[in-house]
Amino acid sequence: MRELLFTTGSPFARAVRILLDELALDYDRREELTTPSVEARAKHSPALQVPVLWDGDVTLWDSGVIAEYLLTTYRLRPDSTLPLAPDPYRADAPWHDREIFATIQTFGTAATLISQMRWGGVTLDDHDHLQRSAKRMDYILTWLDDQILEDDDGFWPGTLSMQDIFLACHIRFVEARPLGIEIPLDRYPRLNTLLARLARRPSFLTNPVWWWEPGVTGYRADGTPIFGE
Ligand SMILES: N[C@@H](CCC(=O)N[C@@H](CS)C(=O)NCC(=O)O)C(=O)O
Repeated sequence: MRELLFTTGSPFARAVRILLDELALDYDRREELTTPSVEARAKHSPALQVPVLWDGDVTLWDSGVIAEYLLTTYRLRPDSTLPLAPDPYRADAPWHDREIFATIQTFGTAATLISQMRWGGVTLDDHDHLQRSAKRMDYILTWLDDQILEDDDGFWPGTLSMQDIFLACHIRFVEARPLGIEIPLDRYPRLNTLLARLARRPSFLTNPVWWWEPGVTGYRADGTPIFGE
């Protein structure tokens, strides 16, 4: 039995859901709209975070660990014009690819920190560390744009890599929340092209990112948020 615990808006969990679909792996969705109490979450992970994956006897948390596990455990790659990468990291660039992935996850952590604080009433203008986190995001995107070597490629040329998937999920998360952060994608032309391409991919379309702010209690089938029902 395979199960995934996730919150609807989590960009980390969205990336794992997309990866599961790319690998054509079925799973039971344990979906929560908002984060439950510490005690409830601690039953599943000491990190108190989602996603958490159960796969037979294996229990894993942390989206990066889950992604590595899925890509290395399940070797079959369904047919696609742009196939899923065979591994998490290229054999001839293992440290570079790990660096890219870690930096993408740092971007996601900065974004979710700003988001969590925003709903606690603290905005970018209120806090130096949040402003620093927003600047970190800009520096990271500038650096990541330079790591893609060809205009129409991703981080692993000729494939869809986990690096591509996670970065797209983190950027779309920022775009879909009223955080006071605009991402000027035209300043990162290769990332912009990559994201536009991924937005048309079936796994991204079946796992959409939706607008969320406090008070949203559900969604209509087309993604329109439902407030306070
Ligand atoms: N490093 C973790 C980060 C996951 C994360 O930040 N999850 C958020 C949702 S986007 C969460 O569960 N937040 C609740 C909390 O931090 O208590 C991962 O990659 O899985």
